[in-house]
Amino acid sequence: MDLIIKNGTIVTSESTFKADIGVKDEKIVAIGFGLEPSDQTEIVDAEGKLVLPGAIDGHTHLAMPFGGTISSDDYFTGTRSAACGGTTTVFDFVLQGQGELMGDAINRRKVLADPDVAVDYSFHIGVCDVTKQELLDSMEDAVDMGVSSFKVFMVYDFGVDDGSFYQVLQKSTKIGALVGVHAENRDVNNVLIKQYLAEGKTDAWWHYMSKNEDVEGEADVRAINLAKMAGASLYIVHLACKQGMDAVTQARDEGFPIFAETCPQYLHFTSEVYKRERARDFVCSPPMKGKESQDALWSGIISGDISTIATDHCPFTQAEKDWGITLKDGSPGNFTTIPNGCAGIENMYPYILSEANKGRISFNKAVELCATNPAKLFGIDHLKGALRVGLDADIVIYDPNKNVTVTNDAMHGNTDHTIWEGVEVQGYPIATYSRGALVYKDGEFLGKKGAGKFIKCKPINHKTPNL
Ligand code: DUC
Ligand code: ZN
Ligand code: ZN
Repeated sequence: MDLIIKNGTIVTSESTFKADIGVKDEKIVAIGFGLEPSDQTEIVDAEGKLVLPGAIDGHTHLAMPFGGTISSDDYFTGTRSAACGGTTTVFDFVLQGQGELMGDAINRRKVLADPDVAVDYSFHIGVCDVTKQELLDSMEDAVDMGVSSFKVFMVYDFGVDDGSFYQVLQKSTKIGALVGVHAENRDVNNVLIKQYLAEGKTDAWWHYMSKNEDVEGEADVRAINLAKMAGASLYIVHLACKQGMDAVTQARDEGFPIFAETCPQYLHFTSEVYKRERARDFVCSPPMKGKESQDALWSGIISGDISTIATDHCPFTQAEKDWGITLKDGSPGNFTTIPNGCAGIENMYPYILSEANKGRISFNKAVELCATNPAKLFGIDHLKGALRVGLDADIVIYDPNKNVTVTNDAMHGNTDHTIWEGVEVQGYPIATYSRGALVYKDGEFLGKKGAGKFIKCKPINHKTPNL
């Protein structure tokens, strides 16, 4: 064996038990006691620590063009930051260009990612154009290439209309794909933007107001109805409102394969952040909502109606966020000219595990939400998402007694601020292994650029709300 992690408490989504873990050739090869080391075996003592599967961040935007700029974490700095927060796989978004075949879109981004990634990765495709049959049909090529999940935007100028959304859903049922959706009502959003700007309401608070609870909730309900009409499964990404949560719960109670992801920022912050001095730094879509929505999301976690947690990591520098005040050409900006997104890739697992440590949820639930369920939903559970013999040795050692106050300075990404600044977490990952290689220890990144690899997803066929 190459590595034995001894004396730790193993936490899976199902159970918690003391055992040692043996690793050889990037895989977990043994779990139990009395594992036999060879002369070459490295022994790590995890007494008093938890041993967890590496997290899977099912939603990131690395090097993503948005709002006239590009998100500040590339595939190296983003995955470096992930590793240092205990995340060992990221699902990034490939945004399909107009007229671009899905396979071409994947290859275009693989060229960027492959030399840079420090942990393993895969893709979802953000579908922007299915106006021609060959574009729609090329979804099948993507599944053959190992990308079996797609995302449709109901908002933004690059988003699709309901007809295209419906066609993508229909197609997904035939090819073994999962359709995700960014649900916000574009038309109402645009009307509200116009009205607020005409009234001189230009600051970040009005970003929230123009994408308020109803604007998201209506789209959540419509997306669920479209999925039901198409007989398809649906994955609502970054769910942030009570109306949406209620609709997901109801659909799942009726037996429909509807799944929801939420993000740590919606669980910890509310729309109050848009009253802060640099509120523009927290402009993301959907925006953080009111306390009632936050409570509903936590209830959804407890009830099992939220299936996954992911970050929607999409950082921009403060200078880029400042364009919301003054555009690059010196003219005045407003809340619509602020690039959308917040950092979080390094904070997801520490935050959720901290909530577990404080007793709000179990550690098993934290593992289920951040590792096991994303692996099952996106078709990589034959490789990742759990601690089991035969799976990749993506392992996190977690010290429940190490308390950390988050500062951007101590993070390993490429931005100059974070919404998580000053947040205190109880417990912290102290080591991360990516396929058996130590990539992070005690605050320091030890991995390598390009050491991560592309993970092929299996075709996906969720018929019931089984996760
Ligand atoms: N929302 C964001 O906040 N950033 C990137 C894309 C998105 O939908
Ligand atoms: Zn989105
Ligand atoms: Zn996103």
